[in-house]
Amino acid sequence: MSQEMYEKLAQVVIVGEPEKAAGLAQEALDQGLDPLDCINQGLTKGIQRVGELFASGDYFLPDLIIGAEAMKNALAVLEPVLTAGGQGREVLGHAVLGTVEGDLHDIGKTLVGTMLAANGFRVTDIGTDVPAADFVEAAKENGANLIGASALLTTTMSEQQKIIETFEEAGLRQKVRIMVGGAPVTKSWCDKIGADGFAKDAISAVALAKRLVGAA
Ligand code: B1M
Repeated sequence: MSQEMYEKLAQVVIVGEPEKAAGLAQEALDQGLDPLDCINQGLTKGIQRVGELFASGDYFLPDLIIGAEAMKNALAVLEPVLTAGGQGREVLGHAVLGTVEGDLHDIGKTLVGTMLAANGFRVTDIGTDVPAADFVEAAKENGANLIGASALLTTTMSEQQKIIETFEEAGLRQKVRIMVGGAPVTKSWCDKIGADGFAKDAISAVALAKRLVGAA
């Protein structure tokens, strides 16, 4: 039963049916399914398949856009249910989260933010295509102790290094922990640029964030 629903959620993204996605996500919740399972076992598998079809030349940019729209419509229903779990909890830390300059991918970054919020972090999401200097400004304005930089393109990963350098130049590197993530990001890249940690998905991002702020 649940497997069938996960498959439907994946298909709504692969086939590209944004108008059906929210209703289907609500149906999944009404069936009592865990929203995180719906994301990980349904929607994410769907968007990964879309990425594969794009890479193989079977799908084109409009297919990528419409698949992402379907995923976002379903997430708009599922994410508030996840975040609700974090309300009223002790605040573990304040995270500033963004996608690096030149990069418009926001689904994974937003999911990481949702999971952090659901697990006791205050999250300031500064959006996509964010210049390094804006991460520093947002950290200052919000008194953040954790910075999260997401990059989905091999061509934008270097911006994560620039963010670290910009914090160093501002004399704030010791005041914040910096975590990096995104599909092309690896542990060795994280070590190379001197980030404090790397997470491969939203669940491990929560464990990492807790460790970095000394809450685990
Ligand atoms: Co684009 N795209 N895209 N895209 N896109 C990829 C990344 C790509 C791998 C597709 C492919 O070719 N197979 C490829 C990159 C190749 C490369 O760099 N080597 C690619 C390309 C080429 C492009 C364009 C250049 C295409 C073009 O214009 N010709 C263009 C670039 C635009 C730009 O950014 N300047 C482009 C555009 C787009 C859309 C706008 C159409 C759309 C994004 C819509 C949106 O985000 N609002 C899109 C999409 C949807 C994808 C794929 C298919 C899916 C990305 C996604 O949302 N995944 C992607 C293929 C893929 O990744 N398999 C692809 C689901 C999401 C839940 O996973 O984002 O990986 P992810 O996040 C995960 C983890 O990575 C991790 O946790 C998340 C949750 O588990 N994580 C973190 C992420 N950030 C983290 C931060 C952390 C910790 C963990 O700490 C701070």
